[in-house]
Amino acid sequence: MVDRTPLREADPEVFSIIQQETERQEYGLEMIPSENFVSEAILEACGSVLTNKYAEGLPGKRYYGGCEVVDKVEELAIDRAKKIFGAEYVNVQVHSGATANQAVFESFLTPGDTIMGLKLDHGGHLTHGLKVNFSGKHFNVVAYGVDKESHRIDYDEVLSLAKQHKPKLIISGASAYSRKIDFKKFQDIADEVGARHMADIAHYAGLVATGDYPSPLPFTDYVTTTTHKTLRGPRSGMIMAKPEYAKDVNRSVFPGLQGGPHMHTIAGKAVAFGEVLRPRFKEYSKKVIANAQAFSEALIKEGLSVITGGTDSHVLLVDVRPADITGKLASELLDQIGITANMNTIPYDPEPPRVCSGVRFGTPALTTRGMGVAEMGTIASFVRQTLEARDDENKLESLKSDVKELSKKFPLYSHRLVKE
Ligand code: DSN
Repeated sequence: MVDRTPLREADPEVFSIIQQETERQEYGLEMIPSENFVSEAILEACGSVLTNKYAEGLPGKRYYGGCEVVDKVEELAIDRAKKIFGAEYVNVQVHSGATANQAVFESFLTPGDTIMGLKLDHGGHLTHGLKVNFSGKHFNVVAYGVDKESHRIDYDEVLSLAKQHKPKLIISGASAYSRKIDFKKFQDIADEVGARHMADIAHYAGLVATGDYPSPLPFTDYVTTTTHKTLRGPRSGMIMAKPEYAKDVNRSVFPGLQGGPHMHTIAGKAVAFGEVLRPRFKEYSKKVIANAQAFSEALIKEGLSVITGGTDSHVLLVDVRPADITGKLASELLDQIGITANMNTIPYDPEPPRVCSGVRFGTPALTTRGMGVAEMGTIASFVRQTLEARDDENKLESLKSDVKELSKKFPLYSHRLVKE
């Protein structure tokens, strides 16, 4: 429990907002699959004096003086990332996953070129070709989907579209796809049609690091990721690629898209990668998947339907129509009792995206705070009861206190809360 802090003294308003968010994270159940909780060590690195330093350029080749110390932390982050993923080339300067993808595009595509990516409403990502995103605005997008029955990626369709449209880039990876992606197959298709392949592993990176999810390295042209999802680092991005693309990707990041890298965040990434390299992270990764599978089975027992019938990863997509409710209302009710998930389209969704029929859940954050298979069963029951209690405010209130009680058994950042 904290009492006096420099921030509390200097700016009580901001301090209070951060306290409110700390409480929300402490006393709620965080089930957004792209979120996680970083360690105190990472928070310390990200809040360090490294935020003060400009370091445009690369280690040893900077445009500013005084970079000899921050060079060391960037080199450390790069070396650790190479070791984790078996990568030959890494850029740790990109500020986010979206910028990582944009940097790859900018490194060899020109506006009007054809690219292929998974449809957003089938589990893809904004930067994989959505019309209102830079990827959809500047490029000719040919989107592939999942099979209507199995809801799995239809590799035959990918190949046939690739042969027909001759894209320059094929993107694999997803933000709401729970099953294993065959990255090798994507690379083979790209090679067959003379395209390059970019695997966006933002969601799966932590599981790829431990070998619990297929790795696209070393055979994939470009691999991009965020560092804050299953990888459990600070909010940021990273690019890996075949060494022959290194120069163009580096130039695309700086000076192409960014100025000074955020050295405090790079320090946080180095710390996170150090954590990933320790044996405990392997246990964590296995638990994340075991929890997602247990949660999926428990939800099915509670009468809900899970797209593809389960998951191979940290994420699951639930079709809430058996509970006679929309994804929008379901996620709002869950939010009301302290379970944070997000509404999500399901493949071939009959509802429009702002209403949709699905809710996307994930287990990385709850696993970090120590929850296991038993808690997944309890939470699945909370979910079913919440959807049933949609018109019963008293029941919803009681579920909210059940959520708080469960959360309290798994302390997270409680030492950061002010004394009452
Ligand atoms: N917005 C992220 C997610 O929630 O999956 C992807 O970048």
